[in-house]
Amino acid sequence: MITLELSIALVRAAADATQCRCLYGEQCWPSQDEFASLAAQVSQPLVTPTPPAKPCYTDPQSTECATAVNRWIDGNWRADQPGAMESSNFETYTFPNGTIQACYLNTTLGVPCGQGSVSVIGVDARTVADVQAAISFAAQNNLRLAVKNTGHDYFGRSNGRGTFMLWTHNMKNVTVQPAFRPAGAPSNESQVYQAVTIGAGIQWHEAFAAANASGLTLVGGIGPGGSVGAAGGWLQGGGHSSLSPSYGLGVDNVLEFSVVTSTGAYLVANAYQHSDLYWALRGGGGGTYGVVTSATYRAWPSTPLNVFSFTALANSTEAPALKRAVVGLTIGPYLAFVQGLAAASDGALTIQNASLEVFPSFYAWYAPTFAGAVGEVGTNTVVGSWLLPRDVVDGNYTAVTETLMNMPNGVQYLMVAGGAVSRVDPASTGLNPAWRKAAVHVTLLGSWPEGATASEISEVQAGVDAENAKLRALAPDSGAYFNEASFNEPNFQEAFFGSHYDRLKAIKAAYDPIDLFVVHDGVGSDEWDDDLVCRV
Ligand SMILES: Cc1cc2nc3c(=O)[nH]c(=O)nc-3n(C[C@H](O)[C@H](O)[C@H](O)COP(=O)(O)OP(=O)(O)OC[C@H]3O[C@@H](n4cnc5c(N)ncnc54)[C@H](O)[C@@H]3O)c2cc1C
Ligand SMILES: *[C@@H]1O[C@H](CO)[C@@H](O)[C@H](O)[C@H]1NC(C)=O
Ligand SMILES: *[C@@H]1O[C@H](CO)[C@@H](O)[C@H](O)[C@H]1NC(C)=O
Ligand SMILES: *[C@@H]1O[C@H](CO)[C@@H](O)[C@H](O)[C@H]1NC(C)=O
Ligand SMILES: *[C@@H]1O[C@H](CO)[C@@H](O)[C@H](O)[C@H]1NC(C)=O
Ligand SMILES: *[C@@H]1O[C@H](CO)[C@@H](O)[C@H](O)[C@H]1NC(C)=O
Ligand SMILES: *[C@@H]1O[C@H](CO)[C@@H](O)[C@H](O)[C@H]1NC(C)=O
Ligand SMILES: *[C@@H]1O[C@H](CO)[C@@H](O)[C@H](O)[C@H]1NC(C)=O
Ligand SMILES: CC(=O)N[C@H]1CO[C@H](CO)[C@@H](O)[C@@H]1O
Repeated sequence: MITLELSIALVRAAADATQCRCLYGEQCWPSQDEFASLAAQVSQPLVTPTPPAKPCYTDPQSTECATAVNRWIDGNWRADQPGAMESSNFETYTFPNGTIQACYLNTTLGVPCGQGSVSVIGVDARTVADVQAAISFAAQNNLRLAVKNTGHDYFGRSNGRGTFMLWTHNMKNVTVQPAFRPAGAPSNESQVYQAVTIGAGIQWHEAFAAANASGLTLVGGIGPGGSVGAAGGWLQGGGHSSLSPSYGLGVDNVLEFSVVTSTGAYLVANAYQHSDLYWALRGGGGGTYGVVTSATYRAWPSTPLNVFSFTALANSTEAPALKRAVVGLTIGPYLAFVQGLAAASDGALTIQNASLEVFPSFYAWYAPTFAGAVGEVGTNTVVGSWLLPRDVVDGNYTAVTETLMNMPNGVQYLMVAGGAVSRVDPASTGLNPAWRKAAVHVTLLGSWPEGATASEISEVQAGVDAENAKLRALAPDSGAYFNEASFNEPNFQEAFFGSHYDRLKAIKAAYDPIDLFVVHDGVGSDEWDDDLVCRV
């Protein structure tokens, strides 16, 4: 009996080797000698990421623990650590039986500090050769690879239990290019661009500062500390900005990518060469086609920025006041709108505190407010969202308004679409075509305290998903933003990529034939199980 069971187990293990990735702790995991030989090939010592609260378990009196407590919600402190994610829930791992392995900041919960979903070992890449060595090691050893930049991802796509990490954070080159010509442009194409080339690890605060120093502005993410990555998941998933209605999304501003693929090839992708890969990297999602080692952005001359701030209080969900509020705010000329708003709303809207400030440049507005700020991170967070098309906001404002105003926890109504975003041909980039018709990206958030049980967390997620279903019902044919969406989005292929899914999947298969790059709800992830460990 025992012999028979053992042989069945061996047969299954042998079959799994071709179907499943190798994880830390399994027999197939590389030996110390093999890691030592990898270490000899790369420019930096290997990193062994640990959860950010770990020092508080090792020595609660240590300065490292005090720093963890003080900087817990500082996005740049988190991004500087290979083991920290920006939303702490992605540092944890939930076993099938519902037990959560975590390393909580709150040590009095009495839960021992565990590795959770934090990768166990990886390469601190500084050069293209480092990236190639890490990819080759992962491919040869059939490891599950996590490509991590800042760790902001809202699906935790940049780590994973038992994974090997390729950490791009320290690829910090920035080059301002007064007259950039994409590689391979034919000699009769004389157009040059003012551009900024950034390494994979550059974050928005660094990219904005470098551009400003040359009198330039980039379309980039706006958040506390500017800690979001400028060349990684933000860009490859779409990349929205307050400047997007004026200058387009991140993907509409990138001229060229340098990429290492899973075959180890180093490619330069732009409109003239590897244009299919260039198309896919513009919206087809991070962590899917290869590792981007640098990206070149078109830069815009700095011009004055008008910032109009006001609070509008509505005491009714009746039209016409709310049509004016929602439609006018979304698609109207703001200044003219606000001037006429209060009067035209028949008293249902009161405008307070309105002010207009003129800044000499985008950066003059951005830097004092955002550059040194903290927050929005270090919490357990899940998201829901939907892109609301302009024709729905305009034509069905009553349903839109009533839905939004009746969300129990409120919504973020992000006016990062429309304008220049809508003027781009939907077929010209891999991005979800729903973005091109959208007027607004509406997001919802759910959160829970450390120590919550798996079923309590599922309830929070279910609550967000139920609210999200109401947003989706307003425009079922629209879609959602790959980078800020529900972990459980039904039919993610359609919701995140629309009609571009099949072409993106074919391009992914061509550049990543061994399927090394697989992330939650990414293109091609439907070939893998929920843990992204075994093929289905
Ligand atoms: C506080 C906060 C503010 C945000 N603000 C904005 C905003 O203003 N606008 C907006 O559009 N989004 C915003 N986001 C969402 C953001 O776009 C996503 O979190 C995005 O995944 C971040 O990309 P990253 O590279 O910084 O993070 P990571 O989590 O490190 O990576 C995200 C994904 O990209 C992959 N990846 C990273 N680098 C590379 C690379 N070089 N090559 C290939 N794949 C790579 C990773 O494998 C992972 O799948 C925000 C998120 C947070 C938490
Ligand atoms: C749940 O599963 C984990 C991993 O197998 C195990 O360590 C833990 O003891 C289990 N917990 C319970 C309550 O069964
Ligand atoms: C830490 O956990 C303990 C035990 O559950 C709880 O009483 C306390 O309020 C928590 N502290 C914080 C800061 O959340
Ligand atoms: C960084 O830029 C310098 C000079 O422009 C270049 O020599 C170097 O190769 C670049 N490093 C990387 C990793 O791209
Ligand atoms: C350059 O030449 C190619 C083919 O010869 C042509 O398709 C393209 O339009 C030309 N570009 C310009 C700017 O003339
Ligand atoms: C932006 O650049 C200008 C010109 O170099 C400089 O005067 C200004 O101080 C910079 N802004 C910030 C906030 O650093
Ligand atoms: C509420 O709206 C009505 C018009 O619908 C208006 O007469 C009234 O003054 C408003 N009340 C407040 C407090 O704004
Ligand atoms: C407006 O939205 C509601 C709710 O989604 C829907 O039932 C209704 O059919 C829509 N009306 C129009 C004209 O699209
Ligand atoms: C942002 C801002 O200026 N808010 C002010 C609007 O006016 C009220 C008083 O009318 C102030 O209390 C706010 O600080």
